[in-house]
Amino acid sequence: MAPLLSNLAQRALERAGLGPIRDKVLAHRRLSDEDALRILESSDLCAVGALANHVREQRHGDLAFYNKNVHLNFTNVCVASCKFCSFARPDDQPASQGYTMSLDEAVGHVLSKRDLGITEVHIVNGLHPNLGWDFYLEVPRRIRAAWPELKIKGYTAVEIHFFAEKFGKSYRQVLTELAAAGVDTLPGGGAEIFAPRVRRKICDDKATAEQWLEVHRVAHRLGMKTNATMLYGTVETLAERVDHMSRLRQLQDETGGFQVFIPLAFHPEHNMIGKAYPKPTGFDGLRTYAAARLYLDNFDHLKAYWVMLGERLAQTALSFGVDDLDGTVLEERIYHMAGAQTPQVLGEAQLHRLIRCAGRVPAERDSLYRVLRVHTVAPPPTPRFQVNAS
Ligand code: V47
Repeated sequence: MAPLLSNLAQRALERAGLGPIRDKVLAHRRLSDEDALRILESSDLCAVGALANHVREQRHGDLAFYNKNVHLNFTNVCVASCKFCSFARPDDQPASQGYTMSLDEAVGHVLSKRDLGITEVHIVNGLHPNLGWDFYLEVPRRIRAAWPELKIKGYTAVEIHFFAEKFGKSYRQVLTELAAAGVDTLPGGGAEIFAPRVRRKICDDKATAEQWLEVHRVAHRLGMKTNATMLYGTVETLAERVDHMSRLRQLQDETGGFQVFIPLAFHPEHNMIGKAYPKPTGFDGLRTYAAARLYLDNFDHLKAYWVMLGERLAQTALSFGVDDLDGTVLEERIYHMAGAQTPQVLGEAQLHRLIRCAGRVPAERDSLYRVLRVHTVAPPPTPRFQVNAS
């Protein structure tokens, strides 16, 4: 039985002018775009957070999900020129720090992690001008052949759109061939903010919002589950964040194929707009998570990607609607090139500690959010001194 919202929280919401929103949420009625905007504009973070936490606990109780994953970014060479991106390079020249792994290197990077208990590889790349279609198929194909149990979350909708244009295929063909090669799910990257005004300013030469959404629609119709992101903290207004979530909610009503929503905080270092837009504040982040939890009533999961949010804020977000911290994330590059100070990897024990200290129970999941193991009982502390029995 889900806990009731405390009287104190109920009164705080009333005082913050959010009484009608509270009543809708408690009656399981859908929030409007205006409601979402009011939440995003509210300065009563604790009241908003309590309401989002209520919904989170109704859905997932105390469980906090994570997985054990490795990232593969086999090239950072990219023909697009997204202003927020610190990862992309124009060519493969060492002078520009561009790189492209060979097939053996890309596959070897993943297979070298075999003994680490990993269950997922997350593949995202730049839009390389010269790699052939076979390369993109061969990477998942070889990984699948060598490591059949590993789930492959591969290629963003922006990459799928690029492949379709470059290789003269429909989205359906591209996705069908990738699925046959071993790709299980699509990551949520490349969504940024859907509003055309924002896309014109920060990413005007890659898939449009409609194309991004269409790729996911086609994937869902083919039976693939996918994720959805939102890059917040650049030029967008709060209303444009709501518009972004609204388009996702509509597609989810239509297909039910999204598994998780992942707000991504802008990282300002080493990119073209970092001087104009500092890193979003923690307050903004937590309020955005809370708004997403309350507004996206047809999304099961809400993820705080600790790599970009930082371990501490991601942990705190577990009380603001979030139920998923992503994973151990071996060797992430996109955010670290944008100045993320977080470690390249978080061990399972560290993830457990973050989750337990937030009063939650760690639950390891796979790429499809199937629970692999609930760690109800904390392991006994390692003895500090060895007692010699003799
Ligand atoms: O599409 C790039 C974003 C995304 C920056 O599906 C930036 O489970 C902030 O999509 N500051 C790629 N954001 C990462 C991604 C992702 C991450 C974790 C989990 C999942 C999932 C997907 O990263 C890009 C873009 O939106 N990004 N540069 C930056 N400087």
